[in-house]
Amino acid sequence: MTVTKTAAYETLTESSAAALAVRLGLFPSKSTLTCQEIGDGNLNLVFRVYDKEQQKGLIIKQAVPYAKVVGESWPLSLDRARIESSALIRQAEHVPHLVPKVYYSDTELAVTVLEDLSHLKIARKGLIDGKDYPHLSEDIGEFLGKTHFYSSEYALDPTVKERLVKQFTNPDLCDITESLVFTDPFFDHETNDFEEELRNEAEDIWRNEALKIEAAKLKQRFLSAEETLIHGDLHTGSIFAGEEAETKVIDPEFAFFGPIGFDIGQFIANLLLNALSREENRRAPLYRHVETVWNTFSRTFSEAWKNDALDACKNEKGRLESVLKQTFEDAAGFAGCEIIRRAIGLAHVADLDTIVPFSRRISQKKLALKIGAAFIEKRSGFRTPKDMIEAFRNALKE
Ligand code: SR1
Ligand code: MG
Repeated sequence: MTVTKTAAYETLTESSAAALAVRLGLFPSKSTLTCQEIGDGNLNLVFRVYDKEQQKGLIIKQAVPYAKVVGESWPLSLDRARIESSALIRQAEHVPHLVPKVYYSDTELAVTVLEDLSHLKIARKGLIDGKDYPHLSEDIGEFLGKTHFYSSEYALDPTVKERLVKQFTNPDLCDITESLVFTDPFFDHETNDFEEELRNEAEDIWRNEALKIEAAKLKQRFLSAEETLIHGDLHTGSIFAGEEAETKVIDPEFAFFGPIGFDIGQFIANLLLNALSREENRRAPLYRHVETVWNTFSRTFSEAWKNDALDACKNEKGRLESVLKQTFEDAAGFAGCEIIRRAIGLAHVADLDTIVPFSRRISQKKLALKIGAAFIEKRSGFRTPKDMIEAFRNALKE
């Protein structure tokens, strides 16, 4: 559903965002508030409203009717604000400790008012600064195992699932992923953005018909496997992490019913992109995260399956194993597409873009392209996260 702006829609400013918070009764009218636009993502405005006296803050997130990173030439449905608040509320039913609280949402203004998580740091930034976040992958594994099982066809009555599939139909944002993750980087497309020093490697990808066909198959899985409500954009920039064991998954505006392996693949890809930015002797925590996220996901998903699956074959030997096997294969392939697009596509990651000197940045991006292709091509042979790590390390050696 494309939702364009109505007469009630107006883009918030720092002062109108603060006024909205007061109007909603979230702060007393006499409060002295500060408000700052802090959004550094690709799509939305994000305001932090803070009352110094009460030492209380909150976040007002507003969708704008275009992709902020590109500008008004790329119109985008405001419906993503409804999708995001509905997904957060649904996720909170199963993992309330791993998502921000939603205080208010307004579909016409495309606004969601959220818990202020300013005491935490975006995981991507922390990882780039050398933090290891020992609890990160266990928390994300639990988030994925629970949210993915309890919104899946294995746990839901078919009519409920059908209703949810409709509620979370998200064509504009799925279209972004179809183009920017699965299509454009595999062709000489105008959205691609890379250093001239990567041209030969990019052209190798565009000429590699077998690889392009595998990417097309993965796109088809993304589009047609309505398995569960996925987050849809689970890179390390969509996660807040703390020094203590505290993790919050934010920004599920790309949520829709898609393949279970997609979020796992994107998370693993972004861990490995960070690993590429580090020297080998600092990569072990990232390798551990890759293993832990899969192991925790599959343990949590399996426990939920044992307790609550409605599947007629739930106890037949091999049934759950086949679901997990397909999920792992998909995750590896999706990870490969994500790694490639972050090196030559439109939306980069700071992990690679801040590597110095420039010559190392280029060599690590070339490795990213090799690793991404290996993950896509070899995904059906991967059985465990160790196979992924081995493929990653082999590419570094060759
Ligand atoms: C036009 S949006 C570019 C990227 O930002 C989002 O976070 C998604 O990853 C999307 O692909
Ligand atoms: Mg985002």
